Amino acid sequence: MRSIEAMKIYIDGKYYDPKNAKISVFDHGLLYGDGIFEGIRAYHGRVFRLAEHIERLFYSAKAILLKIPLTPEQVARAVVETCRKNKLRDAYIRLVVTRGAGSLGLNPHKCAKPSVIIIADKIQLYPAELYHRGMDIVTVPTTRNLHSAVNPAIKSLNYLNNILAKIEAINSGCEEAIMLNAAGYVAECTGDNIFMVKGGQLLTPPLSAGALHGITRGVVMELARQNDMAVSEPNLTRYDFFNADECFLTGTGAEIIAVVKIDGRVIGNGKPGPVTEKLVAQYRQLTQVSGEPI
Ligand code: PXG
Repeated sequence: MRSIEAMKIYIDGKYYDPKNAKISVFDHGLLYGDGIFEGIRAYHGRVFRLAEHIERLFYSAKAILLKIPLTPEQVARAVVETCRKNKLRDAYIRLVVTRGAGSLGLNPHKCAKPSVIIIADKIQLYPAELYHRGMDIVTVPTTRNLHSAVNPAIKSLNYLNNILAKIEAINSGCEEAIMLNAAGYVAECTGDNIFMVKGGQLLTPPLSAGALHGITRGVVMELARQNDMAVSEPNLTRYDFFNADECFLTGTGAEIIAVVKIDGRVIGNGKPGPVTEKLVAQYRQLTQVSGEPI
């Protein structure tokens, strides 16, 4: 973390020092995980794919019947302004909307007003060595939530499903884990989408398999199509991934990271592959030249 005094946290239109940035213990975000969030990056003084993050935030809000007390344009401006106030040109931005303070009961109608919180900080990354070597991941027993329960497309404050899977990954000595859906197909990882390369084609599980509509996922699919690669979203099994030529994960935090082993099976030749490396270079380039100016 940066020097704590320098930090300014946005809560409902005002900026606070970290020690004064406080939310009620009656906020249903705390009591029930009733709220939504986004994790956004800024590179070189530009917020990357801000409009897409704001759009996903409003889709999550719609799904949980949460009325964000700002327009999408106002939320976007508050994100940029928070980066500016924190004098950050490269940042990790956590945008949170909670249901707000209510009573000790589930009824969200008892919550007077949702709260909008924006924290901009330096980003903590996986070690550079891991990008160079590639990751070793495992499949974990905790499955993705059913669409008919809390739809996994909602980026809600209730991340216990992912946290349990993350704990299982760490218990197996891995940093990330494959989560299957209830039908046994690969959905995604705990905080990243998953891709495979097979015979020069790019494949990733469909959103209907329980994958988050990842912003990085979308950018990578765009880049691959620009490279004249065929991109498809079929249901994929662990077997498909074991026999892939290449595998990689995508996410705002991780960007693009190669996977070289899954459940003890070596993927391809056990090194980050050429398609992955090309996409990493193109993604890095894009982050340096596009985005909403701070
Ligand atoms: N799946 C899940 C479950 C996620 O939470 C992604 C995929 C990748 O989506 P984006 O839009 O980022 O390409 C996410 C995003 C963190 C952190 O602090 C997690 C995410 C993003 C940023 C930070 O662990 N997850």
